[in-house]
Amino acid sequence: MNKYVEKFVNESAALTKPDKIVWIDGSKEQIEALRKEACSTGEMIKLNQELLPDCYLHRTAVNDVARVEGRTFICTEKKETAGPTNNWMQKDEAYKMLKEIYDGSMKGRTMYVIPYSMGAIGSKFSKIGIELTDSIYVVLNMCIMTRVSSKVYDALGDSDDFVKGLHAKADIDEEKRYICQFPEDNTIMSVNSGYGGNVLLGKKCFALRIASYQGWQQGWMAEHMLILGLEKPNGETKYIAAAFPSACGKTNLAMLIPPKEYLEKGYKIHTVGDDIAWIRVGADGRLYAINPENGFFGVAPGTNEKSNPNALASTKKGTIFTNVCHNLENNTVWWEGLDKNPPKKAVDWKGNPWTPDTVDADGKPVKAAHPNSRFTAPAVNCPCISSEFENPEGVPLDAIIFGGRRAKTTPLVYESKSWENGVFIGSIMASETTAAAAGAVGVVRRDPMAMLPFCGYNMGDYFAHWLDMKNKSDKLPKIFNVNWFRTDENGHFIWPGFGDNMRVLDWIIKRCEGAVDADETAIGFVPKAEDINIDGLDINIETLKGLLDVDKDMWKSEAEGIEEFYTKFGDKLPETLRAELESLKANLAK
Ligand code: GTP
Ligand code: SPV
Ligand code: MN
Repeated sequence: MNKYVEKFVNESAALTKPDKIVWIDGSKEQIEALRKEACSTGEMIKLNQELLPDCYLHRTAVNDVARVEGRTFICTEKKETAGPTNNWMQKDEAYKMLKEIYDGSMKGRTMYVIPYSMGAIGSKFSKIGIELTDSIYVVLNMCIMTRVSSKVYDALGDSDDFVKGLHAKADIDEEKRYICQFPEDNTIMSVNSGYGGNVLLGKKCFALRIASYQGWQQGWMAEHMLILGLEKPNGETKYIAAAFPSACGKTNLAMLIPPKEYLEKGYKIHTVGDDIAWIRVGADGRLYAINPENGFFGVAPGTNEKSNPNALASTKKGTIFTNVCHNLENNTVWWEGLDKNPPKKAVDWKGNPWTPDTVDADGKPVKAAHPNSRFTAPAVNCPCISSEFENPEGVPLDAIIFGGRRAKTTPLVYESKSWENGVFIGSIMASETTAAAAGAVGVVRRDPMAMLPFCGYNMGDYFAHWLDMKNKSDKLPKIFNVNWFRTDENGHFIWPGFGDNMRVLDWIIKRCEGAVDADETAIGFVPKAEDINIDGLDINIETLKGLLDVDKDMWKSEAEGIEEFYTKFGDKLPETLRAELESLKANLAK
């Protein structure tokens, strides 16, 4: 056994005092035994094995249903390292405080040791983690979301280069819930939660917060991005990475099915990843991206046969559902937006009996599934998974897209004028908050590069790191911004979205190839309306022009908001971005 792993396990066990320690190897037999055990205690429910083989349902505590940004900390020696957008704790103080909470927290419980690889085991781009947890739910999810195997120890050898993750459910006490990242120590400590992103430590905690810090130190990037391949009728595939905030459409875009006429011409979409991209400069100077994950932790509500058939197909076997509705008619699952046939007899996400007529004390309909209910599905289940999914070298990026949920202001799509301008566009992203994090929903906030909750260091340095890629690569992808979420006066989405987003990707690829012209506006290049293919849509060219409109007055107040946001960073704000803002203001004044 690797002596650093041994030391980590021993020290953690001495602190948390579990009754026993189980070493996870990711084998079928072990997984099956854990499923059985979890079902025997009620931690999981075995679903209809004919309709949903190897699928299970889990409900988390009612107070523990999303990421908790207010209780997520970057713990470093100095506050400046964490920067103005992160919660910070001095790392020695954090260790001290946490040790008291962890002390004896696993008494009467089992500690599981999970060896996992982010990225294909043994690839030079991959990174290793060891997660210790007292939750079978976490073990089984990690076995889907990451590569869990004892082969990880072979890849690690006698090195100490792994991320230490310690998770304890403790009492699921909100007041003592902490999600702490120690980027300087490759360490994560998560306590008093049992929900997804808080506890599947390979995901946001490692692959974004710790990895973004590593990338900064080592010259690569860890981003909250999907990766897709767009295959053209001539067989050529272009790769696109896109950063949208949580619950703003990454999984949907990554798996989209093109509209009929595109399919008939031979266009195809291949999914490489739906949430996280690790990006490096390749030998040829281009940016290459891998998806470090092995599964999808996707939003269930709204996923259906029409919106995202590929995601739905991915959930038909070997999937764990969290906080969806239990359909008692046939022992399957249901959620709002799955179909128009809600079960007559069901149990809601809180574990209460539910029917379509169930109302709360105020007479309002009760939701069957939590808005942030999720499926954990193996990537291999996805009908459109890319042949490059396991490619340890990654895929070369032709375009990077930023985007958010904006009812107004941001046009359907626009293109940056340069790499610097593209980084500026990423840095000023704003989006309405969603149920993916605890707190108010629908409030517009700045979320640079969709990394506000995930950047493991000072965001001013992060901006500088993005700009610095220009010094590392002379073949950088073009940067675009999209917004699927503009609404009309009745609050309805104007753009059909989902599969029809292919029409926007089509324009983006054509721009990369220099095949279409565009109009230069104050904010960047906007399509000429006739260059977005709307054949077969209910939308006419006038509506499309509205979607592409850049309203100078709205952008003037946007610029004020950006200015205010930028002041947070003080002298950490790169001069280049300040100059970009000045040039935006000058363009708007013209
Ligand atoms: P995380 O897993 O939290 O990072 O979310 P995500 O970015 O992968 O978002 P996802 O694709 O799961 O979509 C979240 C919600 O947005 C779902 O309810 C979707 O139905 C909805 N959505 C996705 N794409 C579109 C779109 O093009 N138009 C509209 N109107 N809604 C969309
Ligand atoms: C997100 O919130 O961006 C997610 C879900 O992908 S979680 O893993 O909970 O962070
Ligand atoms: Mn996400």
